[in-house]
Amino acid sequence: MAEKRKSFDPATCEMLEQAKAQSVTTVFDRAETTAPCPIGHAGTCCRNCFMGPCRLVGKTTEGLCGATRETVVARNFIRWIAAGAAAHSDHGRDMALTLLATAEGEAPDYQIKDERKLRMVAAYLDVEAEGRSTNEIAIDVAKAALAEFGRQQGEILFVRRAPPKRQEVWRRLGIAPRGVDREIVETLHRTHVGNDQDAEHILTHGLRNALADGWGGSMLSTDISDILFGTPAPVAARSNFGVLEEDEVNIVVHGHEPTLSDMMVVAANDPELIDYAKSKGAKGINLAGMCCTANEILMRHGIPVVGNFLQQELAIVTGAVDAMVVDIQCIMQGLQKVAENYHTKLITTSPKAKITGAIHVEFDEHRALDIARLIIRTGIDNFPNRKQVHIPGIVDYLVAGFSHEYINYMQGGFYRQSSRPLNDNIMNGRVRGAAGVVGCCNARTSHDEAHVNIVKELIKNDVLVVTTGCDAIACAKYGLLSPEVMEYAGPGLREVCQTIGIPPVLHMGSCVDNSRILTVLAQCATEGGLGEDISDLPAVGICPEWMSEKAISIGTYFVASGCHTIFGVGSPVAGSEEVTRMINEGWTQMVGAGLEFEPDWHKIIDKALAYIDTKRKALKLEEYSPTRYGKSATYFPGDSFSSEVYQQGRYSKVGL
Ligand code: SF4
Ligand code: MSK
Repeated sequence: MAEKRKSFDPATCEMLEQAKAQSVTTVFDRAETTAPCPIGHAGTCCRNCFMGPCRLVGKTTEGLCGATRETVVARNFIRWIAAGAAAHSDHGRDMALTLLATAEGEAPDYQIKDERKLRMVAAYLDVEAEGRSTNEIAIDVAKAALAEFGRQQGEILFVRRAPPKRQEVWRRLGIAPRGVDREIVETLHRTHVGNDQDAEHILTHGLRNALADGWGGSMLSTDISDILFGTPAPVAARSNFGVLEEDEVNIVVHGHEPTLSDMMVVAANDPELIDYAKSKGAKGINLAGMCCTANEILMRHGIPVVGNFLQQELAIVTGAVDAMVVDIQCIMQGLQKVAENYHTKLITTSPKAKITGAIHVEFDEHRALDIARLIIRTGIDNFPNRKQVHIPGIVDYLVAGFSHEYINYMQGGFYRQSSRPLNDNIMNGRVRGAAGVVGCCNARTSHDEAHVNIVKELIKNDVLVVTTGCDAIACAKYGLLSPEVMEYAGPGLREVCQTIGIPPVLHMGSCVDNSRILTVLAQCATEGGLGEDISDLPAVGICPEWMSEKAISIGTYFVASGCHTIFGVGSPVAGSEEVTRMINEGWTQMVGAGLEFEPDWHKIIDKALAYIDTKRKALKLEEYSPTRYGKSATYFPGDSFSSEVYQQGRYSKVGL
């Protein structure tokens, strides 16, 4: 029972018991033995020079250099933005380099899978497409994308994808971003000792840096991934530990980039390798995903998802993972130590990410399929070394693959696609509003609990939810991405979703794909009837269980784009009331949306619904009525989504 408080997910709880029985330590145990540093947690520890670190607590209100709490908290905050933006954008740069190598014939295992998208992106990047071959266009698109990362002056070309009113806001405030590399460098420069020391001024650059991520590095990454690997369309799949197979070679891909994992899908279906697996006593090869690499190959191929961030070590504890193959981001160093207790081979593949003790097979897009085959063969060779296996019999079913292109397509077909039906139904109150619920899991809170309850309550209250990253995986594990979830949705939302043919919770991809949400918001704002800017929309961003620097960058670019955003867990700026005010009320005045931190997920729901209703009122829309189209839920505290009740209900599917 004690384990249940650590996670809302019964399968995770089962694996925690298993880890305990085998004396294996995981992040859940370390969360109990290692308390967060209260000074760093509140953002008031400065270590930007070696006169410090200066810990601004109690009566200490200034660092040695005289830096105030406001300055230190603001500097720390925008350094998080810079690191998050760097992670997304470096990922995006690799996608552009892969596209270039593909188009130049140097990466023969890849192809351009979505030529229509290539032409669309070419138009945004001012690349001439008329009368040119696909490869000629792709070479210029890749080069233009690479130039956008390093753009030194002016503004990135994708700024023009935002609603015109939003572009005006950015230009008026001087935060229309230049290239993401430049904005990141400037953040690091500004926050060096003895440089920018006005908290508001520091934070304003944070907005610009985050915009360079959302509308620059991340959006380019998503676009180029779609060009190379295909733009997602709905696909059915399975999730949770039960997707691991007792009698097959299980290979789990984990991290973020689709380049290697997409090739692993090809290699895992190679008849020669399947025969090789059989020769070792396995029935076949089972490729499955973890975290956002999972989301990438789930969205495009329906590859099953083992779990989200906090489940990575526990996947190895099943004893059934023959190889875990990791690329970049959100990969715990603790994996290797856990793997040493089992037969699992941990294989790092990125030139940017090695883990001491793990096998390193460096990925090179020029020989992609050969490397994928080699890795799969390593997993197969390891299959006979398995010892005791314990796989929880818990699987849930889901539908993923909702790119913004597909959402548009569902609302009018090939020739009449738009967001008109959605806008109309928000206007008439069938749909109360929309929420982007995204982001990580955090071992300081009960795993998945906030994700699942927030999403469920929002749809009960007729709010359409789009989701990405680890929130999407949490939703998948509780059936919230399955067609049956319609029974939880309020009647207005249900009616609209059934008519359009979409579920009320739409999985839009990995964390870099939050840029797809920006596109949806921009379309709703320009379609008509819901104002003229993203900040007019009855829409909120929510990041219930955040932990990564990327999450902070994402939240800040949502806000800078006009979408009010609420984070759970706790506040990294709690050490300064002034900075807390600046990023919420202050940014609301500047950019029409604020960023707030609210650890209580019940209150996040209240705040999100209240915000949506305020925006409806400002637009002079019909007042939302929960009984107008049937009987929608009105949220009241205590009506939480209980994992025990859920287990008795949906989880009765186990074994099907
Ligand atoms: Fe201390 Fe100032 Fe150095 Fe920060 S920059 S560590 S506040 S002296
Ligand atoms: S994997 S950044 S824990 S969403 Fe994208 Fe999950 Fe957050 Fe990593």
